[in-house]
Amino acid sequence: MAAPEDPRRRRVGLLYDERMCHHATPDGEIHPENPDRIRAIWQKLESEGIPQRCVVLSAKEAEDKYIASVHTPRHIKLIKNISSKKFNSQHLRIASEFNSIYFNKGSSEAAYLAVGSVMEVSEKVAKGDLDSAIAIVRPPGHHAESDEAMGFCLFNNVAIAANFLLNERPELGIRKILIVDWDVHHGNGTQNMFYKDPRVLFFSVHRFDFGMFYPASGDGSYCMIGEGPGAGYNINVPWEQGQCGDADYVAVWDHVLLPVAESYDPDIILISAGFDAAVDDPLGGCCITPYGYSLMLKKLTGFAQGKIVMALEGGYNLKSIADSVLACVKVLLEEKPLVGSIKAQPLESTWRVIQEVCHELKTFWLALSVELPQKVLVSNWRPCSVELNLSSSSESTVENDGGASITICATNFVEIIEPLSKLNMDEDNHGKAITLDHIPTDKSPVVLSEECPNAQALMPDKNVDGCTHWRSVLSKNEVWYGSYGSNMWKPGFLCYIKGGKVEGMNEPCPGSQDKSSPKGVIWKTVPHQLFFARSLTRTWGKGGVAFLHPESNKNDKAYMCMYRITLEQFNDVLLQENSLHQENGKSQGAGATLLDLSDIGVVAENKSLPLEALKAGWYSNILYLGEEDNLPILTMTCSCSEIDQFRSGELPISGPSNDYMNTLVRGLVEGKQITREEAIAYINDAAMREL
Ligand code: X5A
Ligand code: ZN
Repeated sequence: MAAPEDPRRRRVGLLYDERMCHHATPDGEIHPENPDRIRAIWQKLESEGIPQRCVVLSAKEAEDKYIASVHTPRHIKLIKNISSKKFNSQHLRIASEFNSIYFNKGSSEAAYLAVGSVMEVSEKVAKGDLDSAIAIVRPPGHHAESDEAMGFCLFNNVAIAANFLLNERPELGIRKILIVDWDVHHGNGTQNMFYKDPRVLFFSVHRFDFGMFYPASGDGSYCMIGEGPGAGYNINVPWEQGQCGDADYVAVWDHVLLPVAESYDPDIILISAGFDAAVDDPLGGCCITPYGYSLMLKKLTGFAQGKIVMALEGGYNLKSIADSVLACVKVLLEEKPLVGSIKAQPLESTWRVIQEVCHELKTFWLALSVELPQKVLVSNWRPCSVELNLSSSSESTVENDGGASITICATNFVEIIEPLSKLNMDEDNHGKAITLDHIPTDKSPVVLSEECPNAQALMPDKNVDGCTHWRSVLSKNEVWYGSYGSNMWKPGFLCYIKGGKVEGMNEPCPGSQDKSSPKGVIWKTVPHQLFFARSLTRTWGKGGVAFLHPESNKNDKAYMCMYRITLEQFNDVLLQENSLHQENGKSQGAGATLLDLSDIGVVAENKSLPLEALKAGWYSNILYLGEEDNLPILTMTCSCSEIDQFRSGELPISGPSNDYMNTLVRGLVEGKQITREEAIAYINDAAMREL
């Protein structure tokens, strides 16, 4: 019997057609843009069982009249005829007249199929028959100019599809299209086709290398912002060099693309999805990981009601492109949360490029007029861009997977946020005062504690040669730990920091390695359901303990007492919560690290982070509840799958014991949140409500 359709299940179109493999070099010479590219992608998806979960479509050839919306009759005629017999002997000669182009007898059909495929899926997504789609096509399209094939591209697939929606399908209501071109090369063809057209916002991020990188013209410069009514609707982010990776792209997304997309409010997003900026690509020299691509895509799903069409462009490492496409399809299928981490800081040149782009475009897009340096500093509490890939043993070794260059050390931090490298920090006064040192100054001393309480996160540990021991890193970062159970009672919570036990506890706690008191305490309410589950704990004896439903719901309200502590302390609280509560006694060795800085970026991104190392524990799921003073608010609760188990009775639900209840009431009353009566009613209500 078929399972009932999950209404949240996405309908994702997946288009692949073997006929597009017939386009190949005429004499079988090796070429990076070869049929194995799309075969490798398709095989990967098949081996992962992806097609069964998608709406699989095959290609249709595009009609000339649609292609004519961007290409000249002469160009259409040429591509139509390249594969006919009379042209056969001339393939090589014709191709040699173009820039980076080859033809064989399958080329013409493949070119028509590639266009038709992108049109087909775009129409279906625009209509709503599909939520999103990906077309695994070749030849690619974004270099193709109106009268010229170039850069392995014959017809401009994405541009034709965009024009088709705008001009031929007005009834579908697509009036504004955002084209995101993340191929490592500049999408010169697409840019030119919509240069004066505000209905298409063309955004391309690419290697530029000051005009030296293919297609090596000035077209990819950030100065190219569009013309006439299209002014402001062309955005180029030109990298100065290779080596760009996840952190650089995410920075551009956060500081340029997303603010603009928010304001532009497109009706659909077409992605010129080349994967030649992927790690290990032989042409690109950049290092986006599959996780990076999935983040970039995920960040776009919030726009255009999720109407996203991805069309393959470049990408020449078979494994990299297959893995990257797979990661993207999984995002479209919404199977996640995303799991991964960003392993570097943006390059120093990345901030410069972002600044140039914003400066160029800020009169068109208000959101780009925000002064960057401060934005960068403030947003840098997100250690997702601070590589300290600490493994879950307490080692300080730093892994560099992919070999793409990143050594995560002091020097990196310093060169990234240059102004900070000139600042000296008062180490005994974490983040309180940072003063200029030895700089002849007309400026007043800079105090960063308000604006950037996490400035210390950017400071390397001087003691350890380059790389930092995890405790010392975590100890320099603060978070708000939000408690909603017995930890709302401060003396109870302090046992997790200082060690020992208080009234009502059966067993003493070891405390955190760092026994210093919380730096602040504040209360808040959060839109999550409080409930009581499990039936016995070592600490509290018989009875259920508090959990927060991991999903938020605006109709719920739970009190939360937040303690400002270091990440190291949060880590140790997490350990104690999880091992002391386990009946099976399988406790984590004291002193283990469960978190690294990049996890905080991930949890901020996804709102929750199930920790594999704790999956046997009761509080294995970290929730991100927003920010306070630029610090993340984190709490811990059960996983979503445990919610189902509580509901089904597979795991026990039971109300709090008197001792436990008293502790919560004391927390709420002594924290001056509500009266004793109200507190009792609040707990009873939480204990009675259905999950
Ligand atoms: C689609 C694409 C690259 C052309 C490079 C020519 N083209 N050297 O990635
Ligand atoms: Zn490319």
